[in-house]
Amino acid sequence: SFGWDRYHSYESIQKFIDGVIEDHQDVVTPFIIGKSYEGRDIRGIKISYKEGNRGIFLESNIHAREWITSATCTFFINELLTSKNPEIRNIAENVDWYIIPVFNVDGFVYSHEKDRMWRKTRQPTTNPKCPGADPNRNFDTHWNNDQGSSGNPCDETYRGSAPLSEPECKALADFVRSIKDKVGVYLTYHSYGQYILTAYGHDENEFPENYDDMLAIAKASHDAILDQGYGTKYTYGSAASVLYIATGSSLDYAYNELDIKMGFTFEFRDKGRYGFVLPSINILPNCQETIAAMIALVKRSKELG
Ligand code: 0X9
Ligand code: ZN
Repeated sequence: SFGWDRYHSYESIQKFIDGVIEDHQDVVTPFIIGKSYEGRDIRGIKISYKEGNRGIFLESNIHAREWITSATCTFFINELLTSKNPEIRNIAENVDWYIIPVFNVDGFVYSHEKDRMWRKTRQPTTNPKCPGADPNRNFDTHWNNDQGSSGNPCDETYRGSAPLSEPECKALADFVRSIKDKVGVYLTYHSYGQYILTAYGHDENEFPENYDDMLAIAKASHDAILDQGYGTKYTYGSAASVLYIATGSSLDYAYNELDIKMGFTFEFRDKGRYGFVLPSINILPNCQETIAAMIALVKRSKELG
C-alpha cells in the first residue's frame, strides 16, 4: 500500500491520486492541465470544502529528480483530507487547494527508470544528444536572459527554444491563468538546500513591492519548521538575493505575468550531504515540517490580508 516510508513510482502515485478522488468525492475535484511531451496526463486535484474560500495553488516535482517534493505533496494531500488535527482541519476547510503532485511527469519517469539525476523535461532539442529543457527556466518572464538560464541544450538550465516551448509549461501557464482570480498564493516545491524563496529570481538587487509581507510569511514558515525540533534550519529571502539568479521560473511568472502577488518556492532537505538523493528516512520528518510551514503560511498570510 501507499505510505511515506519510501519513494514511489509514477504509477504508484497515479494510483494514490485515483484513490484520493474515489474516497473523497464530496470535496475533491480532479483536473488535467494537459499532456506532457510523451503524452502523459498532467493531473491535479482541487480540494474544496465550501464556497467562497480563497485559493492556493501548489505545484511539485517540476524538477524530475526532486522526489522528496512529490512524497511531501502526497502526504500533505492525505493530511488535508484525513487529519483530525484542528490546525490542519482549519487550512483544509478554509482554503481551496489546487495541487499538482507531479508536474514534470516525463522527467519523473525517466529519473526512476533511466537516470536518477535527471532534472529537465524530455522533449527533443536541436542537439540529439541533449533532450529536455529546464521547465523552471521556460516560463515567459525575463526569458532569454543569459545570467539566469542557458541557451545550450546540453546544460541543466537550458531555457528551451522559446518561452513556453515545453508543452508542460504551456499547459501550466494556461491552467493557472484560467484560475488566477481565485488564487491568492502560488507555491512550488523543490529540493534541496532548505530555502523559502520569494520573487524576484531575475535580479538580486530588485525586490517586489510587497517584499516585507512575503518575508514575514516566509519567516513564520521558517519558525514553524524550527519548532518541529529536528534542528532543520531554512534560509529565507528573495530567490536571486539568497540563492542565485534564475530567469523564466514558474514563481516569477505567476508573480509578474499572472498577477498572483504572493508566492513561495520551498527548497526542502537537505543542505547537500545527500542532495537530490535524500534517504527515505527523511520523508516523514520533511512532511511534518512542511505541514507546520503550510499552517504558519496560511495563518500569517490571512493576518496580512
Ligand atoms: O534553480 C532552480 O530552479 C531552483 N533550485 S533547484 O536546485 N531545485 O533547481 C531555484 C529556483 C528559485 N528561483 C525562483 N523561484 N525564482
Ligand atoms: Zn528544483
